[in-house]
Amino acid sequence: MFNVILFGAPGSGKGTQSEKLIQAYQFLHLSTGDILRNEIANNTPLGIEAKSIMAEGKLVSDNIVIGMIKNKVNDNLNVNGFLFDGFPRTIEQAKSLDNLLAEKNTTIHIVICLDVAEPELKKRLLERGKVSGRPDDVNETIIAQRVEEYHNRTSLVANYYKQFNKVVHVQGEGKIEDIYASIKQHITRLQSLS
Ligand code: B4P
Repeated sequence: MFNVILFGAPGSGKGTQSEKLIQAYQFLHLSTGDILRNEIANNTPLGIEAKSIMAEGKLVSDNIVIGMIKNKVNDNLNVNGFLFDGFPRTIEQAKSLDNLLAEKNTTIHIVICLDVAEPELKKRLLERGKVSGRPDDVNETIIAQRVEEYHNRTSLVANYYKQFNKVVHVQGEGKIEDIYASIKQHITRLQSLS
């Protein structure tokens, strides 16, 4: 099993690049954002709880998100590998993920950070808001809140994985195909070593 975390600020292109990577490598794609939006669309108790938190640009509680990921991992132990997109977003989530994977005798092999400057992030999210209908994309105050949550809580997750030498940085601005090619180079290099 080869497991990847695609990491970056809101709007850095995690979802965009994940779509390409799952086709190329047959990873199981676990996007906590997608799972949460699905819960909201189905009006489940979890979705009802998450809806207002997400609409405010805040992070959903660790317990909820960790529980969701545990279920998905436990249900899919025969896959080639997992592509974690938008998870972990806090140190607590990262530690829980490490423990969960260790129980399954596997680990995170690489954390790919998509580096995108703040003005570009804000521009992309506002653009996406025009077509996505996502309540967290439509106004600048909420987008600023999401970026702040990223700086205060999520960016620490990259430092956590740096101590295990698992982090690589990829320039996340430019052509989608060029960014994808850089990501693939990192994965291929690491897979050839293991
Ligand atoms: P997510 O669904 O994870 O989404 P995201 O961070 O907003 O976007 P992403 O980085 O995937 O960007 P995309 O490719 O779409 O999170 C949403 C919310 O869910 C969070 O705020 C939080 O409330 C909650 N949540 C999720 N996971 C959680 C967790 N683990 N813990 C707690 N809460 C959690 O790209 C954005 C736009 O840019 C697109 O329109 C795309 O077309 C464009 N784009 C992409 N690459 C580009 C490029 N190279 N050039 C130009 N445009 C580009």
